[in-house]
Amino acid sequence: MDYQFLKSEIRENGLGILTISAPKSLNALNSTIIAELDDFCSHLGTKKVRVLILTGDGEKSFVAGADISEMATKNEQEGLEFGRKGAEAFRKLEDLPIPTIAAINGFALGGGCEIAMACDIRYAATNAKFGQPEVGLGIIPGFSGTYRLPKLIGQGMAKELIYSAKIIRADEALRIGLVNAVYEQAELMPAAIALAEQILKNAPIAVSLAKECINRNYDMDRTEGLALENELFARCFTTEDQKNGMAAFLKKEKTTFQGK
Ligand code: CO8
Repeated sequence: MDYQFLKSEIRENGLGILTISAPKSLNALNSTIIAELDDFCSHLGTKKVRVLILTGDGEKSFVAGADISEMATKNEQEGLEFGRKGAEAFRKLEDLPIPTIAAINGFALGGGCEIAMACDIRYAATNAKFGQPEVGLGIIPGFSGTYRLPKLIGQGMAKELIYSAKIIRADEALRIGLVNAVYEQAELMPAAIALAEQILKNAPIAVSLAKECINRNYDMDRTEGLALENELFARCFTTEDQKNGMAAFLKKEKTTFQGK
């Protein structure tokens, strides 16, 4: 599928960079972008791409929300469909078996904040702004924000942001744990790439299993969660990476993991 609004780059070392590009609307998410994102996540070769960075085009906006001009005339049934398709695409992004880093280069409002939350790690530029402004438009967050935001920053803080529709700066987003780190705009992508490269040095299957454990633990109680960790921990011992990694350590050598 050729994409109208997504640009992707795949580097030799396994780093993928996906850019949402709809500059006229500050990269707002219309149904075509949602369909393209869904397709991208469904077909991403995660043997070739082992870490994905998601960003927005330009230096002003990451994603300024769902496309308001498209939503303005929707009825209940159409709202249901639009919300479902967005939530499904974001879930595919969240479930990718590789680490994902959102490089938030500007506005991350509404659906923009929600897509960032579907990524594993969030780095922001100093000019980034965050919020769930939906109630100011007569709707609620509809791309899984009421689910992910309280899990990430706690119920009280999430309710304050969602009820008030207030927009916060990157330093406040850092303080409340919505983002992991803040960088000057020019330093944002280099910092995201440096983190990706650090992750790429590690055993790919182990990284993927660690992600699976953390994500699936979301919906589990302690007994189930610890049993899952035990099962996936044991699975690591079926990999060549575990054998090579530990043998290299004992010989005081470095190893290059093969992802086998
Ligand atoms: N949708 C459509 N167009 C947008 C959007 C958007 N979300 N955001 C910006 N644009 C457009 C503007 O209309 C403008 O277009 P034009 O040049 O044709 O007039 C262009 O982008 C540039 O924007 P501004 O002139 O407004 O730029 P400013 O620098 O003055 O302001 C802001 C930037 C603060 C980001 C401002 O554009 C803004 O407030 N945008 C809307 C932010 C917002 O409310 N986002 C949340 C949308 S709702 C949502 O995301 C719900 C998700 C769940 C959906 C579930 C469906 C059921």
